[in-house]
Amino acid sequence: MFTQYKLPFAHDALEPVIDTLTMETHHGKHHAAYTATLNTLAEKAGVQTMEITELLAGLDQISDLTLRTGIRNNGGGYYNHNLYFSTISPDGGGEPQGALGKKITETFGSFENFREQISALALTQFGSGWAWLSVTPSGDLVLSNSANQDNPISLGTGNIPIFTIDVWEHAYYLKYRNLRPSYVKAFFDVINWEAMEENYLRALT
Ligand code: MN3
Repeated sequence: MFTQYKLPFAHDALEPVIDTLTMETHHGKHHAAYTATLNTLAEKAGVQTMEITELLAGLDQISDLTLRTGIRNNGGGYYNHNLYFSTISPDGGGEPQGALGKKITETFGSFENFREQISALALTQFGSGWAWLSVTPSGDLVLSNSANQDNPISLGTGNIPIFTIDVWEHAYYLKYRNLRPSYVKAFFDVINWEAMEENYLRALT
């Protein structure tokens, strides 16, 4: 049984960066639907007791191609949104501190460079998809983007995602319409750097 991440804040708590109706629809409908469909398909495929990361890393072990595609999309949707919603907060924003802040500066030269590079990946992802910050097996930080509900795990990179920006239109269209750049820029005001640092430290162990 895969359990949807529960928001520790109200749907209107991220206003004005992310509007109430978007949060209600995105978490309450889209993410809920990915989770429910994943549970149905995982049961059918007999993989319901696996960890989601193992499941996404080993999709080719599901022999039925319809189930494999369904689990790739809905399992990705489940995992990606759990990460997305757990690294945003009404108390977010500012710049990363501690071990993560140090590593970001070391890797990208400055926080501003990091911000520019991940924003560029979010903006150049054609159509629906995601921008990622991940930790490599040797403990380095790496940026990427991906289409649909694919992620660095299902794509077989061996990297562990610690942060993501959802650039599906359902994540921003009600408020920002066609202006994805405005959404991505504002998104930095709700990033939960402490949660991201916890993900970073966990990925290193
Ligand atoms: Mn989404």
